[in-house]
Amino acid sequence: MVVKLRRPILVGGLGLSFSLWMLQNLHDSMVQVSEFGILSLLAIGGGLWLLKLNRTQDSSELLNGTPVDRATVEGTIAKAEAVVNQLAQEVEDHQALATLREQVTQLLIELDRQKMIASVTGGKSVGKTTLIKVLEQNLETGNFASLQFQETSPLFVEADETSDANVLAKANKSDIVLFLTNGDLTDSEFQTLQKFKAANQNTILVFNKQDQYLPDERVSILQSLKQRMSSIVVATAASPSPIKVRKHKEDGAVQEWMEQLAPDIQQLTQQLGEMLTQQGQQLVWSTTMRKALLLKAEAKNLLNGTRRDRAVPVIEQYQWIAAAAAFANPVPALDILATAAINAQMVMDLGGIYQQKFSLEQAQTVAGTMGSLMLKLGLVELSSKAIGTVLKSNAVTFVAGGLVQGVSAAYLTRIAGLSLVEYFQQQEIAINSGTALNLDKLKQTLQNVFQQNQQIGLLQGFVKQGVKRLLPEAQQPQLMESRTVA
Ligand SMILES: Nc1nc2c(ncn2[C@@H]2O[C@H](COP(=O)(O)OP(=O)(O)OP(=O)(O)O)[C@@H](O)[C@H]2O)c(=O)[nH]1
Ligand SMILES: [Mg+2]
Repeated sequence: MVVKLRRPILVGGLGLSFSLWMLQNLHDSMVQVSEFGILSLLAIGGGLWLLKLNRTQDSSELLNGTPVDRATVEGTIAKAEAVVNQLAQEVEDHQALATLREQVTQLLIELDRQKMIASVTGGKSVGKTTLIKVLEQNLETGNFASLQFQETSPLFVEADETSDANVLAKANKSDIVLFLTNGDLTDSEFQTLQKFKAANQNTILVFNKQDQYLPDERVSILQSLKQRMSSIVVATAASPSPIKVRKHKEDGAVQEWMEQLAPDIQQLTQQLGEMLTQQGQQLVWSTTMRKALLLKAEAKNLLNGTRRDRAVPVIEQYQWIAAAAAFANPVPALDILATAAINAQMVMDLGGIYQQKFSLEQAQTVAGTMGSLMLKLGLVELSSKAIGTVLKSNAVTFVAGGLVQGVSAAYLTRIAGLSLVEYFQQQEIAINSGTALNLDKLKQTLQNVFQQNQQIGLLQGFVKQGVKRLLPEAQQPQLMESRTVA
């Protein structure tokens, strides 16, 4: 718990004076518009750089479109199991452990699963039930004996998107998805198909009820579907409407009757047949892979949750240490913030919680790196100005010397701590995984966390807490009273 203070560091100007000027001038109205974060103001004032965060998703594990082999799936199951074991080690009696372990066992069994499942999905009344019925009548023999169809509830019917998300999640646990549409794709249909693709789900896009179109229309719709989607596209008529048949007799009379046509699902059965013979085993492995990744993510989430519960009190402890030091020490704000706020010991403690062991020397480097990043990004300058503004807007007529510094140091410690937590959370779960920091990622995380914590409401709450900590009791009533007025 060493609080290190160094000599002033020169701050590179970021040209944010205009933003800050706006901040000063708008602070009265800002108090009312709590949803309007300081950041939005900064953006207006030329701080747009802060918003240009390219969120690179870690997609390396999605295996988009690549076939998976058994070894890869087994490797992924092993990784999921390792995360579960780590959770067991850190929280012996975690209530989810039994279920997670059971799921790991299930996945290993699933690798050799013979029965395959196809989900039949799409919007309301597109013909899911009808198609399944026809398919089942046609597919009782041969290859298809191993294939089972399950209908999902219709997509796109309710306003709330959670039900669609549930349908998608369930469909992704099957080996094949038959996605039905009755014509050109709507936007939501297109989005959903993209999601299946992103999840590496084997999908056949089925243009059903093609009998409702004229022959040349059918061709052009099918063509346009094929152009938009890289997946397999087939046209079907699971239950064509009856057509009127007219017969001219020799005596000149005309006879008319309605004739029921046979279902047309030939393109689909052919595609399904090819898929099953060519990639049967593959399909099962892909599904198992998706499930293993889900399980791993779930276990990692639980692990991160428990770790975070332990990390936050640690951050709070260091944030008040930093606050007290900065409050008591009459050095320039920027200097003290950059040096005292990010304590190497905090880096070590947090690293310990996340199984990223640092030596003191490494932790000092991390702390120093974060400090200079925060300076370079202008976070130090922005925070102290913003905190000063909040203090004034609370009508604290007497701002005790060092108060802004103290609260700012606490605030920056918090940002640094939460950023580290966020950063560690994104790392692969492994014991003693390397301590080499990915600077770009750390920088991005700092910006994200700073952004999340810059909401006026949050900042005000924090300032209040800081003042309570730093000011002697006698001076506090004044603040509390004036706050009720404001
Ligand atoms: N013309 C025509 N009608 C069809 C075709 N396939 C299904 N239908 C009709 O479309 C209607 C809806 O069919 P369902 O199979 O119930 O559709 P669904 O997708 O299961 O409907 P929900 O489960 O309610 O979302 C029924 O009246 C079917 O007869 C087709 O290829 N052509
Ligand atoms: Mg149905």
